[in-house]
Amino acid sequence: MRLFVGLDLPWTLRERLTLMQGGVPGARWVPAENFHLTLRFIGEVAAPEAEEIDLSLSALRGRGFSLTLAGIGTFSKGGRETALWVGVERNPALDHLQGKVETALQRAGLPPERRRFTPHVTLARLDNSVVPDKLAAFVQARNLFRAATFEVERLTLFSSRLGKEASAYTAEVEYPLASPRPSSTAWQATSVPPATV
Ligand code: 3AM
Repeated sequence: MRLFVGLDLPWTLRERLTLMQGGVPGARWVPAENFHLTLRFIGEVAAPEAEEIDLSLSALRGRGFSLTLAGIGTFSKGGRETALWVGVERNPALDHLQGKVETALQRAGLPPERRRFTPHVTLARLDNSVVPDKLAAFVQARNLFRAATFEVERLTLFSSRLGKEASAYTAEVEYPLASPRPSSTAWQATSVPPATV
């Protein structure tokens, strides 16, 4: 099976991303059910290896955190734009979690990922036929995009089946993250002893 580790997105956010789509001929827009944030692509593995990966991810101790999608950009390869995406506001907790996932996967026997982690949510894959001016106008018009912040409460191990139009992703296993550390004020509020009667 073909696997990757990622974050699921709330439906309100998926709907928001869907509303952004359109106006770039040659773009293959990602359907709402496929939106995700990839933490680590794994690739094709056999069942015993998948089991090792699951065990290792189950042992990962991570904490939940807030995340905000913001900004827009493209990936290119060989001088051609291949993907259009929305970015993520600077997020040390996300980077920390991604590092933990990487360590867990190496413990499970995977070779290290050499590419730098560039957090993003893919909005569209781009064909040769994409019109550069339309793409540039799309990016420019949405440069200030910033979505509502949401809470990341779990990691997901996805499987992906490649299809002609779009891949089909299935959430195979979910790994809950611990509640975020309370902020100092919330901590004070909860640690105040109840008034004695
Ligand atoms: O999260 P996004 O949509 O950017 O492009 C694939 C998708 O990325 C990427 O893994 C995510 C889940 O399928 N992907 C596919 N094949 C890949 C590969 N060989 C890959 N990433 C790295 N290496």
